Order: sequence, then C-alpha cells, then structure tokens
Amino acid sequence: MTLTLDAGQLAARFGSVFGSAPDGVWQAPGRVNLMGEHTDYNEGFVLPFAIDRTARVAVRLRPDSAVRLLSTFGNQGLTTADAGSLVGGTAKGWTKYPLGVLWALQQRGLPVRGLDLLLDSDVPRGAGLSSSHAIECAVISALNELTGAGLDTQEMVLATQRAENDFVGAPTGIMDQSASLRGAAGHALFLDCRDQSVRLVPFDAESAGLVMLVIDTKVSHSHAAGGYAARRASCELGAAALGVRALRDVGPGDLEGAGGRLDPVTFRRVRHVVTENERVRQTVALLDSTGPGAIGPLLDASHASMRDDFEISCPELDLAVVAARSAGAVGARMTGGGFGGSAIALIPATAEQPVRAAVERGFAAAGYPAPAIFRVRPAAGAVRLA
Ligand code: GAF
Repeated sequence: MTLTLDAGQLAARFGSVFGSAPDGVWQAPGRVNLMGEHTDYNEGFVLPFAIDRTARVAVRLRPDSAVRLLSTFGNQGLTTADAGSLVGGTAKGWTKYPLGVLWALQQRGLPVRGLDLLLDSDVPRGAGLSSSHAIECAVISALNELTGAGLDTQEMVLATQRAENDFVGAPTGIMDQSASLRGAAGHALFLDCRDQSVRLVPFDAESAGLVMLVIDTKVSHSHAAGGYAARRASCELGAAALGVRALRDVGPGDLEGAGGRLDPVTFRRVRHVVTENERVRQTVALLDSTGPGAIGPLLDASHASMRDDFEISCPELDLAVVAARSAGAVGARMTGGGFGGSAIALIPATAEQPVRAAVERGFAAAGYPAPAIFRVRPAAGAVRLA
C-alpha cells in the first residue's frame, strides 16, 4: 500500500468519484511502540511514537443517512451502508474502521448522519504498525470537527477504543490511538494507561547517529483473532488471583510471592507485564538522561520477555531480531500486539546496510518471503490537511 496522493490530489479524486469537493482532508499516522507491549490494557505504561506513515481521508457529510466509502488501494470497490443501521461484526475489510467510528460516535449520542469518504494510506496493513487506528483517528478527527461533536482527545481515544472493541471485535487497549492522536515529531509518548496522563519524551535517534528500522516480516496478524484475547484473559486471571484491580498494581518485588499463587503459564504472562512496565520507566529515564543510544539492552530484554514469557513472537520476528543484532543493531524487539507483524531495530547509521543485508540474507536462507525494511521517525499526530 503506497501513498500516492497529496491532500489536493485526494480532494480532486474525491470530486471525480463523488461529484463535488470534500468538506476537508484529515491525516493520522500509524505507530511504532518503543517499549511497553500488552501493558496498556493492564492499566500500565507504554512508550509509542507516531510514525511518518499516514492514513488520509477526504470526507463530506451528507444530508441523508447514506454512507459511501472508497479507498485508493485494494480491490474492495465502493462500499455502501446506512448510518442508521450499523451492526458490529458485519463490515468487511478496512471499511469496518470508519463505520466503527461512526457507530461509536452514535453510541455517544451523535445524531445519525451519512457521509462520503475516500481513503489513501501508506501504513502497511497487518504489519503491527496500527494501520487500523490510523484510519480510525483520521476519521474521528474529521467527524469530530465536521459534526461539531466537540470531543477532546481523551474522549476521541475512548471512542476509537469502543469502535475497535465493540464494532470491529478486537479487545485492544488505548495505546495505538493515543500515539496517533497525540504524537509529536522528535518525541515518543510516555502514557500512563490508568489515567491517560502523557509526557512527550525526546526521541531523536538520527541526531544521536542512529537509525530506527522497521522490519515488516509480512507475517500478517489480526487482533480480532484469538491470541491477543487469550493473552488479555490470562492477565485478567493473574490480576484476579493476586487480588489486584490490574497488573499495573503488581511490582517486581511482588513476583517472588506470586509464583506460588499462579499456575506456571499465568505466572510467566504476569512476569512479562510487570517487567515490561519497569522497562518502560527505565527507557524513559535513559532517554531523559543519556539518550537513545543507551536503550539497546532494554529493547533486547523486552523481546526476550515477549518470546519466552508472553509467547507472542514468531520465528520470523525472532530471526529479524537476531540478524539485526548480529549485524550491529544496538537493540531490537518485536513491536505491537505480536503473532506476526514487525520488529524494530535501533542501529548506528553506519550499520544500516549491513543490518538490511543480514536480515534479507537470513530470511532468504530460512525460505521466508522477503521482509520489507524501512526507516521510521517520530512524527506529528492527527491533523487537518485541507
Ligand atoms: C495492539 C493493541 F491495539 C494495543 O492496544 C496494544 O495492546 C498492543 O497491541 C500491544 O502492546 O497494538
């Protein structure tokens, strides 16, 4: 999926498809998570950043309740729906995201209203970079403004979470939409998922002579599939057995005592979440004090925890991490919900070509399809373009 159209071109294409100009064009980014995986729904800490890959929507409200949706990619063609009779679990492909947002806004009391929408995006789909939230955040930004709904960012985060959980059917947390709505160039977002408080933490790898590479394994994942929900259920089981509201309330010092109260699998799931929350805090402290070059060991430890304790990695992700590290990365880890998707590797700029070559060689030798490898930088969150 490649972004081919700027805002003016997208508006012009909208005009030729739907017969007149859109009311506006909005953009929202995908995200990479630097640290803090599967901690958000445990009311813990995360440290994602919005990336320089975006979804863009040209939107016009309609006087009736008809909804017409089209994208510049894929072969889904024009999708039509009635805003007055949206039912979760029935929409197909990418259209479930704008329809889910419309539905979630209606659940908050927004009047039923139709719209025409044209989508363009260069966030790779199924790659663990939150292409779905990029669409949802672009759409909610557009509808919030056009309908005068007046939601603040926190409310938009919760509305898109409701769209994901109850319309799309993916029991996800609040990390991805928070990054997409609140991201800022040159910064990662330190988010406390209990109270949604945030702090922007400088993360400028390139001024430190480093590059952040995404390695998209092309192993497609879906959070509406069973693995994500099973991990979430394990965490809830662990919290209940330990008598806490959420695993956020378990500290590293509690782990020894927890061992005797949990079955071995639940204990390992809990240990991942508890240690991952600590790694988020340690990463933030290192970024504040020393800079990006110091966080490599934490990236590595996070990957090991996801591979061994949370068991959400896969052979392709493990290979990407090992190959990147052996060719000079200062640290690497899978990013996102897991079971496929992408790894990130923080590397000295001078090691970029060796790392790319090592990963490509490793994938070819293992007989895996070639990965997509590209640089990412922390970028701005959702914005109106035209
Ligand atoms: C997915 C979810 F959408 C997030 O809420 C988060 O749980 C993440 O997986 C894992 O950290 O991206």
